Amino acid sequence: MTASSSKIPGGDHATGLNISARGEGGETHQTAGGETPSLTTAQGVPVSDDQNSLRLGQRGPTLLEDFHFREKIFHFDHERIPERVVHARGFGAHGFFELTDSLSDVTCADVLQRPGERVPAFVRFSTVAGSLGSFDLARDVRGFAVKLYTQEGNWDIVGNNIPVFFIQDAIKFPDLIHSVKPEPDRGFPQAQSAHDNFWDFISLSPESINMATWAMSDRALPRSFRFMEGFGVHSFRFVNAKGASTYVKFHWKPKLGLQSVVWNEAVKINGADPDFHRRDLWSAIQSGNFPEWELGVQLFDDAFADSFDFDILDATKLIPEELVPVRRVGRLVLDRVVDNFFAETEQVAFCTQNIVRGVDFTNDPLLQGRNFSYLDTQLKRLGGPNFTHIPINAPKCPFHHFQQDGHMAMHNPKGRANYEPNSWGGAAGGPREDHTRGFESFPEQNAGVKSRVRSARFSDHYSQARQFYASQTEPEQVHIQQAFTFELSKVETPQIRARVVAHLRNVDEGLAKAVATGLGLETLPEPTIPASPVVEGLSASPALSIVKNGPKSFEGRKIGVLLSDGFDPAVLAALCKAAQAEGADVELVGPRVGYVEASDGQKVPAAQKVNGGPSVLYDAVALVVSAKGADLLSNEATARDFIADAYAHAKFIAYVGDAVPLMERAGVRQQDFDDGIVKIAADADAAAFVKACRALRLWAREKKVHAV
Ligand code: HDE
Repeated sequence: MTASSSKIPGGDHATGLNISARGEGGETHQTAGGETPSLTTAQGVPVSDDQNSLRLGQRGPTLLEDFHFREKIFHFDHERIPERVVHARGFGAHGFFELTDSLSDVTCADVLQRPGERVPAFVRFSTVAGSLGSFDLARDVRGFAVKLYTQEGNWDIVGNNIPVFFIQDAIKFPDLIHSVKPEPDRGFPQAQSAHDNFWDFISLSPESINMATWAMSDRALPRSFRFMEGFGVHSFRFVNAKGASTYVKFHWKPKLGLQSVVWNEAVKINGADPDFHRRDLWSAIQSGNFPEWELGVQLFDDAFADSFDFDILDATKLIPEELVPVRRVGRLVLDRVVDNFFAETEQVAFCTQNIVRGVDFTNDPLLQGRNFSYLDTQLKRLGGPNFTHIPINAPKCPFHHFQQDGHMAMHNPKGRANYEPNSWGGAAGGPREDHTRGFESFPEQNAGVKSRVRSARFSDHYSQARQFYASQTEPEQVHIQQAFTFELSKVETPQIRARVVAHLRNVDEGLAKAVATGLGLETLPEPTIPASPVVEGLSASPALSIVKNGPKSFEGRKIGVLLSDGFDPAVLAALCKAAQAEGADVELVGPRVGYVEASDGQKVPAAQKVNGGPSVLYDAVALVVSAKGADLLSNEATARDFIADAYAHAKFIAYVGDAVPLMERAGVRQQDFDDGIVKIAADADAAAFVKACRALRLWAREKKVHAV
C-alpha cells in the first residue's frame, strides 16, 4: 500500500501498513512499484485516504459527496445475511470422494461406477439448535452435510451424526425446532435442550423418544467432527441402468474410530474453547492429517422392507447393521480449508432435492417435507434464486438451462433462444433434453385416499429406544441416565419431568428408575400406554455403541503436557517420540507461553499458559514437572484443576515422581492411583503410556468420581 497522506495532526497512520485489497474478478490494482495493490472503491477508483472522511474544515460536518465513505458504510451495514434457521453454527471444508467399490449393480449414478475415480466434495458440519455465535460442544445433534460435485450434477447427502430423527412427519418440524430454541418470551436458553419447552414437546410426542435417548447419549457430545459417524437417515433408492430399484441407507464411518467427551468436560470446553470442533478440524487439515470417512451403504429390497419389524419409511427407526451389513464403497477425504468462511461455509446451500441419476427418493414423509424446505430456505437466506451461481454451489460439470435473470445473475447466456422447444437449430437453439443421460424418476406405483393419516406401521415408538439403550456399554448407559437427569433437573415443571420418566419406563425400567431417583421422584409415574404393541426381544446392536467402536490407536489424538521450570527434558523427548510414532500430537502447557526452562537450561515455548490450556482440551495428559515446579504449581488453582479434571474425566495421566505432591494437592491421592495413572521416566514408559491411551478412558474410574 502506498503511504496515504493522513490529515490527522501528528500521525500518518497508514504508512507502512501492509494491507492488500483484492480487486473484483481477480484483478488487482498495482502501485507504480508493482508490489502491493492499491486500495480502491468497489468501482475501482484508487483511494488516497482511508483514515478520514471528507469534511468541511477540520472540525466541520462530513460531506454527503464522500462516495468512498458512503460506499464503505453502506456495504458494512449489509454484511449480514440471515443465519440458517437450524444448523446455524457450522464449519466446512473441501475434499474429495473416491470410489473404492463399484455399485454399478445397483445404481447408474455416474459417481458410483468406476473405482479409483474422484470427485470434489464440500462438507459442512453443524450443531442444530444454537445460533451462529454459540459454542461447539452443546449437547446436540451434529449436521453432516456432504456435497459431491459429480460429473452428472451436484449430489447432496444432507445427513446427521445420529441415524434416526425426532419426528416422523415434516409438519412437526417447526414445532420441534421452536421447542428447542430459546423460549420466545425470554430469549434463553441458548444452544440447550435442557429447558421446559423442549421436554414438554418431547413428552407429548412419543415418536421422539428413540431420538431423545440418542440425544442424551454421548453421540450428542462428539470429541471432534473427525471422530463421529454420519448418516443419511432416510431410506433412499438406488436405480440401476435397467431401471431396477434397491433401497439404500447412507453411512459415513470415520477412519479414526468413534469418540465422545463426557458432559462435565463439554461444559468446561465450551468456556475454554467455544471453537473446539472447528479448531480441531482446521488444525488437522492444516497439519496434513486429513480427516477421512468411508462411505457405507446398507442395501435392501422390498422383501426385506416388508419383513422388517418397522417401516423403512419411518425416519425415527434405523436398520441395525447386524441385520443389513454396511457395504463400504468409497472414501471421503477433507484436505483443504476454505479460503473464505462466508463465501463457502456460510453460503453453501445444501438441498435434499439435489440428487443425480441413479439415486431417488422414497415416500418417507420427513424426506418429502425436507425436499420442499431446503430450496425455500435458501431463497430467504441467500436473497434470490441465483444462489447456484455462487461458486461453492455451482456444479463443476457442464450445465446449460434456460433459467434467467433475477437478483445478482452472474452467468447470463448469450444468443436469442431462452425457451424450448425452439426452431433455432444447432448451437443457436441452446440445450436440449437428453434421453440417454437425463434424470428419470423411478416409476413407483402409488395410489390411495387423500387423507391426513399416519401408517400403523409407524406406531411402535419404544422398541428401538430399548434396543439402543441395551446396545450401550455400562458407562454409556450411565451417561444416558445422567443426561436425562441433568436435563430434566433444569425443567421447572414437575409434570413434564414425570411425563418423560413415564415414557422411559417403556424404554428400560432401570433407566427410568435411575432418572427418577436422580430427580427425587418419590414414586415412579405410571408408564405411558404405547399406541401399539412393542416389538419384544430385539437383540443388542454393538454398532450403536461408541465405546465398542473406538479407535485402534491413539492416532489423531492430543496429549497435554503440563510443564514447570526445571522439568526433565529426556522425559518430554520420550513422550514426544512415543506420541509421534503413534500419530498423536503433544501440546505443551506451562506457567507462561514464552518459555519453560528445562533442567539442562534449554528453553521450550509452551502453546498454552496453564489457565488457557485446561486438561479438557486434551485426550490424555502428562505431568512433567520438577519438585520446585510442582510446589509452585500446587498453589495455582488452574494447575490443580488440570489434574483434578483429567482424573474426574477418566483420562490417562502420565506423571513423573516429582509430580506426586502436586497431584495430592489436586485431590488425586496416591491411594486413588489406578491403571490409568502411569509413572514415566524412560523411553519404554512413554511408549507404554501412549499405548495405554488407545483405550481413551479408564471408564471404571468414573464410578469413584460420581457419588450423586
Ligand atoms: Fe434439515 N434443514 N430439516 N434435517 N438439515 C436445514 O436448510 C428441515 C432434517 C440438516 O450445513 C435447513 O439450508 C426440515 C433431518 C442439515 O447447510 C432447512 C426437516 C436431517 C442441515 C431444514 C429437517 C437434517 C439442515 C436450514 C424435517 C438429517 C444443515 C438451513 C422434515 C438427515 C445443512 C438450510 C448445512 C438444514 C429443514 C430434518 C439435516 C430449514 C423441514 C432429518 C445437516 O431447510
